[in-house]
Amino acid sequence: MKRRNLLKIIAGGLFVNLEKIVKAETTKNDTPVVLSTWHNQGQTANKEAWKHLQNGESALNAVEAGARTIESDITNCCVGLGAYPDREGRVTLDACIMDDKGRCGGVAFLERIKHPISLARRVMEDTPHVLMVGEGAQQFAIQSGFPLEDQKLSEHANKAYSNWLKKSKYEPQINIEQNKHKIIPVPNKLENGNINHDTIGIIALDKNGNLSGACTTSGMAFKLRGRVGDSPIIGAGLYVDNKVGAATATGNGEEVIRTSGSFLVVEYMRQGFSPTESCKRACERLLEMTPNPTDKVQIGFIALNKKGEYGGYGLKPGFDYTVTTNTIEHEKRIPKAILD
Ligand code: SD4
Repeated sequence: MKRRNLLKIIAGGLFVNLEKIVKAETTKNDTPVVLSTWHNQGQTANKEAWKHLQNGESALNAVEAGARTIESDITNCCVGLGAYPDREGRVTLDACIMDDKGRCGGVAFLERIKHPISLARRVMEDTPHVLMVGEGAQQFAIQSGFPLEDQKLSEHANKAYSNWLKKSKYEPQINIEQNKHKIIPVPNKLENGNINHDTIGIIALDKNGNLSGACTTSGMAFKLRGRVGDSPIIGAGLYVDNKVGAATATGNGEEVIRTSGSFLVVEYMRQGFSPTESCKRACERLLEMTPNPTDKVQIGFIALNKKGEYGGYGLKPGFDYTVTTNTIEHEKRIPKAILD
């Protein structure tokens, strides 16, 4: 074969490969930027975070403030103390935060504390630890001046829980966890037809070009008591590398933990892939590990790089996120899905 023809074929192949690489969804130099998972709550979180970013505050302050607004919303099914409980009727919260210096903190299986994201920040800033759980995390919260809230379920959560008890015929049994077959599965959809998850993951790039992220949730509704998802786990539900980018996840935490999902997205960005392409590749890896995900499994990733480029990808259709910049006002984005 002539050298020229060979070059054509190589160039053609390269072209096809480059075509396959999904481009970032924004242009550079439109910073600050903030992204949140989902649009229904993401716009509220972004609005709050934006106030801080506009003032020139750090991305860290912005993501914490954004996450707190959703934690305060007592009507939210899936974040904060108003959210749906575990199968014993107790709301247990997971959260983590990571900043531009590689510092991080998380809390898991936390009860009766209104702002797990701020407690996660205290773990990061005031302790030598990264992750605190359960009673010890609650004790640390009280010592740090966080009020201990009532254990009462919100009205909507109480209603949903009572209905779930009836339908699932759930009767607590001793050592039920030891018998896999007796465990009633976590429902795929909530009473109102919404998918059983809605974590808020929020990542931002501030005016100084620094990245931070936060992630907060009540986890899957009617989960086994003691179950912890990906959201408080650095590298799974959230990861930030200030040289490269930030990523966060929503969906079935078990799958995200198994693939170190958010860390993986950031590592793809480190290799030079766009945020969108990095999220897509992480979804593909997930699919490699779970080739036939049941209809219960959905995952969404969002990512933001150091240049302010951003993107997202879902395992299945249905995932959306919110973006805010100087020129984009809390807009909804519907990313592609690999199982479209
Ligand atoms: C979890 N990842 O606990 C969380 C749930 C979630 O959207 O993201 N909901 O597994």
